[in-house]
Amino acid sequence: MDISKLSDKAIKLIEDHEAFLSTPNRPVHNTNGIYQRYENPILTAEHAPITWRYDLDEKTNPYMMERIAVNATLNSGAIKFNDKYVLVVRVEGSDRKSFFAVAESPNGIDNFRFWERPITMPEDMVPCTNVYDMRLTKHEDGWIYGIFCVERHDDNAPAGDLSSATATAGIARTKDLVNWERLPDLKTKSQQRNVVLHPEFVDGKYALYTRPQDGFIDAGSGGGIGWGLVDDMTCAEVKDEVIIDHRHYHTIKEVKNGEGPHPIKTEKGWLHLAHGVRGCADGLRYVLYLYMTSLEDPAKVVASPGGYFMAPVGEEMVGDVSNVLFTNGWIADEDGKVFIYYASSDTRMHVATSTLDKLVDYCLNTPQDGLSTSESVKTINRLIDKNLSLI
Ligand code: M1P
Repeated sequence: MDISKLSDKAIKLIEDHEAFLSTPNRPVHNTNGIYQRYENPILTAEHAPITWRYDLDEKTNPYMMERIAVNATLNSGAIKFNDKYVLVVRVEGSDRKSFFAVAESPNGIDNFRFWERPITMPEDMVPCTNVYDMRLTKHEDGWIYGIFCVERHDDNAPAGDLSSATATAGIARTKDLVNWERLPDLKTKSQQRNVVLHPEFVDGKYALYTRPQDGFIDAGSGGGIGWGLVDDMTCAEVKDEVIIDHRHYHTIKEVKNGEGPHPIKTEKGWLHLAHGVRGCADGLRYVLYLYMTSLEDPAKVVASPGGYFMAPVGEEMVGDVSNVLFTNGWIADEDGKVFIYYASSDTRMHVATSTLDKLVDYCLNTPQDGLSTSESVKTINRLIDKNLSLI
């Protein structure tokens, strides 16, 4: 990019932004031994390219003011692509519309830069108002699929109700993350969000994690994370859906849950990352949790550690929708290092790192939720007994 012909104000803007993008990210002191958080968010609204936000022509923008504002960078799908750590980011404008844009980093923890332009996602037969929260799956059929939430106004809402909406799973596929082929939206019995494609065929079919919900916000009678098989992604329909990871009273996933990115295959089973939601006086609290399913039957839960894996801390607690951690992307390197990409409070993106061995150990050795106070105390006492016998 030759910026020499631009005005001094525009050149300063670009140079300051470049310095900001180059800020190194350092690990912070970690106490639980399970994962490593980092000092800075990896993507914020300020990371959006200057060329998306400013008219760099001093004749038409003499004060060099921002013309198009970005509000947030959040819930991002992730994939290792051409040896780079690549996110398909949900970028939300100040007009509340989200769109997808690719950002890449050489090391997965800093120096994330957006590609030149946002993704131009083709429309489905029925155009929508908003798209967000893409899950990326490099499927064994050779395509990279993106499944995302498609939001439309609910035309059955009473006249004057301009808030009611419907949620459907949009599907698109690509080979290069630039050109996307839009496939028809998923057909299911209920509304859907947090739909994720399993990376392998199961019994010769495509397999989807689902999240049936009664309304746009309420999971309601949808009992948790579901599973359904699909013959053909070019006309995908889930006819039979079973719940594989149930919600429970007085747990971290009492109100809602949803699959994060697609699970990672390990020797001991499929490793899953998900979000759980509970209610409190302050509204909803979103945390992250892990579980595992069987290699022979990816719909059969084999490990269900109790409680949350990650919850918002510090700055993560506050944002557009406070008290929220949400994830729909992670990358496992060949050496077993895992990069967990998560958004805090619907505002910014972060990374935490761990290893497959640690995450599997966490799943297999963290006690399950006993679903009552007395069971929790018994569980702690068993650990104390064991430790006292060693001392
Ligand atoms: O605001 C928190 C999250 O709310 C929704 O989550 P869920 O799908 O579980 O209902 C989504 O709108 C998500 O994008 C958002 O981060």
